[in-house]
Amino acid sequence: MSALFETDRDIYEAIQAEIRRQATQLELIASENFVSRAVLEAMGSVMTNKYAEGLPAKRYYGGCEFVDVAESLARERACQLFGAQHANVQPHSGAQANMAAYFAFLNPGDKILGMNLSHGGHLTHGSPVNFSGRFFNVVPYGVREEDGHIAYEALRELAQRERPRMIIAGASAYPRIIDFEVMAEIAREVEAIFLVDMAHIAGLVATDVHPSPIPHADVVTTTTHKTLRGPRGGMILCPEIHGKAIDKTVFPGMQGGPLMHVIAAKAVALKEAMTPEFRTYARQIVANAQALAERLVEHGFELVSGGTDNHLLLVDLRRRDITGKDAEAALERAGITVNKNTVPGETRSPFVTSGLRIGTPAVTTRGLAEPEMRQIGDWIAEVLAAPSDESVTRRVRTEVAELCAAFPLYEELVAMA
Ligand code: DSN
Repeated sequence: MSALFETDRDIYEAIQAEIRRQATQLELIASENFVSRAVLEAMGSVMTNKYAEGLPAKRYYGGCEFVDVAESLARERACQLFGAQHANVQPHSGAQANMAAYFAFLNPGDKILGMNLSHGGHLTHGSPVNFSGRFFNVVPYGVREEDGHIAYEALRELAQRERPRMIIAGASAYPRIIDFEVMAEIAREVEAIFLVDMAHIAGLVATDVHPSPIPHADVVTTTTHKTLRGPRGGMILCPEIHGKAIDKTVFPGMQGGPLMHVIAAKAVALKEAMTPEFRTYARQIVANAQALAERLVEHGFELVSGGTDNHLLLVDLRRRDITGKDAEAALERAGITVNKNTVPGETRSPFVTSGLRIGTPAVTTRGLAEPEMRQIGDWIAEVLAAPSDESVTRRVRTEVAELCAAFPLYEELVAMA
């Protein structure tokens, strides 16, 4: 009998229901993934009990011998995997990684250039409702209207006019390769710090499926749970010269005790990401996104930038008679989980939107490949053509469940449910 079942039936049931949800639906949220049992095991370990402020061998508490092993391995593996000189694996999340990286280089009021949220940027890159928009003087850049690619030349002119202290590259809804080399060049021209937030593409960068920002950036932040397929958390990579400033800003600057169980799980995920299987996986993520993109285009959908080079695609629904919000809800009723998303030139609120963001990291982990992607494209088209037709929703939901059963997930956990 499970200890959790004995102690707290409510939480036990909620977890079992979540296992069933993950196992029986198609997870197409671009920022989500399914970790391995090894990562789960490390996260659910006694390392959660340990206070370990400081860094390996330089702690403010005794008894850190074994958590030091975990953190040292995580740091070494992060450096090895990404070819970085220095890694801090303590940020609790991507937002905290960004906060620490900003405060290592900036003072409140400094000017930063970040990608416009409605063009695919991220909240922490300068949204007015986020700490980044409140602490810093934000100048947004965006994508070209005609092709949805980052407007590098306009960015260069903007940087030369505004002379920011920092330029931030990275996005949460941008389907194309980001040219870090060009952005670094622009940053150097105006003597700005160049920060890359590679959270979405970290697994692709680790496997050379997307060009690496490491040779070009002053500092690189990431989450560990998206394409990298590790536990939920953050990480910062930088040249040795900035290592001390980054470490001091994470702790004591911003955080207290690091989450040692999560750091242990980060170490496991980083080890997994060094395997040939992970390389194959990363390539398949992109092949799957491209197969799905092609199918949706065949069905007449418009995609921002016309397609994808990475793990996600952004469907522009502006010429269709449905909002992002309603499309998300209709697909969810059919067992397909995606998220509504703003599109460049958005006129609707972020709660409604005119787009859908669709990503393939999680379904690829599950073993789905191009034929299944084409099938998913057909289902999305069918549901969005008749979003309130219950019979379509029901049929697609049944077919989705059959596909999921053919590609099982967390089988042993499901068996316990
Ligand atoms: N919420 C994440 C995403 O979905 O892209 C980014 O923080």
